[in-house]
This record gives sequence, C-alpha cells and structure tokens, in this order.
Amino acid sequence: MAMSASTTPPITLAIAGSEATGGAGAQADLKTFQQLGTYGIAALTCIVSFDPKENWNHRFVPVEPQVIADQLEAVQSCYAGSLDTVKLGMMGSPATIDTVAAALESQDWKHIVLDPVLICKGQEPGHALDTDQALKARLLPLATFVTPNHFEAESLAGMPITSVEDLTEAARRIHESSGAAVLAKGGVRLEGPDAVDVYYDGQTLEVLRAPKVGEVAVSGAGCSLAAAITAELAKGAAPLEAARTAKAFVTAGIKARVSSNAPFDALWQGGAG
Ligand code: PXL
Repeated sequence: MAMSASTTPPITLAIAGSEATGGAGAQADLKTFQQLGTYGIAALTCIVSFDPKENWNHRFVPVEPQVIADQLEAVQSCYAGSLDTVKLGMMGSPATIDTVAAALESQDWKHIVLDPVLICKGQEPGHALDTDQALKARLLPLATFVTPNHFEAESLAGMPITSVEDLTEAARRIHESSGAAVLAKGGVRLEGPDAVDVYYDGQTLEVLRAPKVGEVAVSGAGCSLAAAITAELAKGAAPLEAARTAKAFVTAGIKARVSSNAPFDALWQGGAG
C-alpha cells in the first residue's frame, strides 16, 4: 500500500460524461473538486463534442458498459474504505445507468449526489425517454441528494413549473419519491430578478435566492453546483449548508465566466478566488 500523506483530502468521485470544451461534465466536476479541496476522480460515461457546423448540437458517444464497469472497478478497488461520496452526472443511456447502478450497489456510500441530466441536445427524444425512466427506476432510489434543473424537476415531479410555489411543490414531490434532499433549481427559467432554488429534505424547506447574472444560462452551472455540493458533503457539511456554499460558488463562477464562441459562456470555478 502507498504511504499516506500527512493531510489526506476527502475523495470525491464523479461518474459523468466528458464535454471537451471544459464547460460542463467531468471537466467541470474535477475543477470544482480541486477548487474546494477534495481529491477529485472521474469515471467517464460518454463523450460529448459540440458541433460548430451544426448549430453547436451535441455529438454524443456512449462509453461501452464494460469500459464503465472497468473504470469503476479500478476506482472502487483503489479507494476501498475511503471512497464514500459520489456525484452522478450525465449517464445518457439505460445501459450506462444499469452498469452504474450495479457498481453503486456493490458498496456502502455516505453521499450519492444525483444531477439528473435528462436530455442533451442532439440525442433522440425517444432515447431520452428511456434514459429518463431508467434514471427514475435505478438511480433516484439510491440518491441521497438530487439537483434537478427546471426541466428535470418538471419531469421528475410530473408537473409544470412556472412559479416559486410550483418549484417548492416539485421539490416536495421529488423528496417524497426519492427520500433524498432536493435542490430544485429555477435558474434563469423562472421570471423575476433572482435565480431561485428550493431546498427540501423532508424537514427543512428553504428558498435560496441570488440576483440573476444576465438572463442566459451558463455552461457548467448545473454540473459545478452538484459537484460543489458533493465536495462540501465530503468535507462534512450538512446538506443545507452544502447547498448554500455551492450556490455562492456557482454565482461567483458565473460572474467570472469564460467567454466562448458557443452560444453559452462557461462557468469559471476559480471565480470565488
Ligand atoms: O450540463 C449538462 C451536461 C452534463 N454532462 C455533459 C454535458 C452536459 C451539457 O452539455 O455535455 C457531458
């Protein structure tokens, strides 16, 4: 066994897709983990490449289920006994979800943070529906913390969301069906001057607000938010505290965004200094 260092950071695993331009996906997760002081590792589920010739659509290539299983076997063997916190990002297919669920079920976890990424531009809608169902059936029951965006919250709660009251009801419903702490994100989708998120864990309900930074979504905000929650939980924060810290981290990262020729700028994880 390797010698242990004098200060051992908590280990945080992302099971997520690659998004080559660095705005979203595993790249955003790893940068967030590093910035918040955890030892970030990542197992890739798929590779997304924007297509500048086709309206920046997402070209999506799944990683073979066996290769995902191999990566998780390596990670879980290396860090058996010290790995208890994981973030789930884009899965992209039912086969990936089955593989990931089986690996998760092979050990105990303290924190499973699920960013329920449902659709990616360029994927077949029918395919996304299958993924949606597999996610609800296999991963949602394992999650301890879920971070749906506006669209995902509508899908998971089975209701339209046009107000903070709706978002609150959706957070309650998603908690009831999963048992997880929920941070339902209104982002720029709800009208009004603030980006509003609703936290609900079965006992505490809190509406988190920050003034919107423009009206256009920034790439990597959802990934970085869930990764920041994951890092904070791994360091011992309570779920609501983790949500508050993550929201401040993302707000600072949006303010300091990196401009891009794609329709979305990218969040900068170093924005809070
Ligand atoms: O933001 C959702 C997301 C997650 N993961 C990957 C992505 C995207 C969106 O582009 O490409 C890999």
